Amino acid sequence: MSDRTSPESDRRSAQSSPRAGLFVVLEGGEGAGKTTQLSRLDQWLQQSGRSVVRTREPGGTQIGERIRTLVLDHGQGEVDPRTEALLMAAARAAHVEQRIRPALAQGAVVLCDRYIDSSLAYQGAGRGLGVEPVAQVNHWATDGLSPDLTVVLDVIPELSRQRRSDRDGGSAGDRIESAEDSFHATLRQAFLDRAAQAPERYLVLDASAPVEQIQQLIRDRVAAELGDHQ
Ligand code: T5A
Repeated sequence: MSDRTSPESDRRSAQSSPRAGLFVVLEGGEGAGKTTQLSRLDQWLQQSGRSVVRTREPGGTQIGERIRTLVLDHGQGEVDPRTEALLMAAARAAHVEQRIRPALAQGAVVLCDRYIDSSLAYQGAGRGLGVEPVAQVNHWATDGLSPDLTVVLDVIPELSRQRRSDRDGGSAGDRIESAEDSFHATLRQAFLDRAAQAPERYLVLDASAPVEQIQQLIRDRVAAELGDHQ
């Protein structure tokens, strides 16, 4: 095997690539409030004159959005866990290559709704594929690109179910959302475990707090990160 294909060389190449911007990811269970918080953060950053690219996973590119439809919609039939993990990673590879790296190289703040930790939680822990193999596939797919900051909105399964039900008018939601509370409890623990492994790169917030209170804590941390990058 050539050195170029080893995880160590992937890590070196990712670290040496130009990166003038800031990569911020929001993670958490369904209905945690990621979209709500990202929208406010986006507005605030733009008002302060920052260049912002707001995006989501799966999605963010033409092919990624097609994969999103394929994997999330009802009516496609069951998707087995490995196929699901590979489709998420494929969408992510396109996203990093076509959208995230170019934006970071131009100095933008990239705000992303979900990233690798969602695959580790949903496919690795939730679907039982194991966190390590899913991490390896995603490391390769992204050439080792890690967020500067990951905000985990920590939501208990009962609140997650309540918010989804309120939003969807009591419907079951998309195929993945309709899984039961124990699955969501597993996801929650997986997000918390990831954060505990690298606390300096994570901000864990209680998703049941008022929207504006959560937003202020996120802004404080992002402002500090931007200060570090100036
Ligand atoms: N997936 C994704 C994988 O399995 N593997 C992967 O690798 C990736 C990337 C994505 C699905 O794909 C899976 C995970 C997901 O199942 P999605 O539709 O993007 O699907 O799902 P979510 O990301 O979970 O989006 P949601 O819309 O469900 O949740 P959000 O964005 O976290 O929540 P938001 O902001 O829409 O808020 C939900 C409701 O709660 C209210 C809001 O007003 C809204 O009604 N709310 C609050 N209410 C009170 N207090 C607060 N603090 C509130 N914050 C929000």
